[in-house]
Amino acid sequence: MRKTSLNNHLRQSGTRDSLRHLILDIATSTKYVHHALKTGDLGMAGTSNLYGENQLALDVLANEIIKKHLSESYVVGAFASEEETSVVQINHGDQKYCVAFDPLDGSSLADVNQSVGSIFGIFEGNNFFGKTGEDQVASLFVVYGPRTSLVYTTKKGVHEFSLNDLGEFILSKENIRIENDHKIFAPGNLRAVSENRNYANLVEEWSKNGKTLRYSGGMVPDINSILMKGQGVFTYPGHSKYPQGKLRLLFECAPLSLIVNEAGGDCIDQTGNSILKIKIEEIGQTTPIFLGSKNAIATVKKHLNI
Ligand code: P6P
Repeated sequence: MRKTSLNNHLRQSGTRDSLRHLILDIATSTKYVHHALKTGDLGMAGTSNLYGENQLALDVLANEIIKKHLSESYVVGAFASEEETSVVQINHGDQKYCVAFDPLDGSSLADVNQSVGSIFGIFEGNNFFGKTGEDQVASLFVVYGPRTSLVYTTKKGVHEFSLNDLGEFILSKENIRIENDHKIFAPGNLRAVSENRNYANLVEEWSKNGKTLRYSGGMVPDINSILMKGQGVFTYPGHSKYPQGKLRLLFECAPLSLIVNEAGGDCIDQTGNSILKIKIEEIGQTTPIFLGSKNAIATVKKHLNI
């Protein structure tokens, strides 16, 4: 495959210059996060986020790196970070887009040397609230694993780029598709099994049918596996302690659902509604989520009676 850069791919797919510029700036910021992971301090930062989760030094460092690049892109009017408690308005530049991001999702996995990721959702304007996931004009994630890779969509397919030794993101998979049937499943929040018989039966059916369990505790690598394998399903239901689940709509579920949906998968909540149609009402909003191969989601609906 000839070396197609992220810039060329965005331009050749007709991405407007301002959005192409923003995605390239985001990609550049993740190169610094990649470097920080290879060299940075894995200790605790001594602070906690909106959800009361202790922040690792890397969480804070990744957050600062990405905020700097967004602030200096001169096309961003506002951003929201999972590591911050409110939306940050930017009062300079063209202010065409607002960006929601999780700077280092699953960061606690970094100190056991497992893959982690950064997630970005891009909207037009400078406000998130009242919009839905399908209002995103683009979304992307970066997986920091054995290789660092970036997957993006501007609603014109889903495409993967791999970071090479020269610091270039080079096209490695184009027009990624998710098949209707699946072999792998990533059952999150298994603690819900004890109180949700339907969820227990769902997991048991997949286990009995010889599906292969692939759950890492990091949503980005787990969703990336489904995209790279071209099949699979990820589930994270609510339960009595967190009826609305743990995963954040704005920072995790909406951007990743846009990608999975664009690749031909389904993405629903525990009522059977599309994740992409849930109205974003507050920054810390969470939702149960089931996403991946269409036939797997049909099995979810059968067991959960939705
Ligand atoms: P649990 C990481 O903390 C995260 O937000 C997602 O990346 C991941 O899928 C989920 O939480 C893991 O949750 O309950 O399995 O630790």
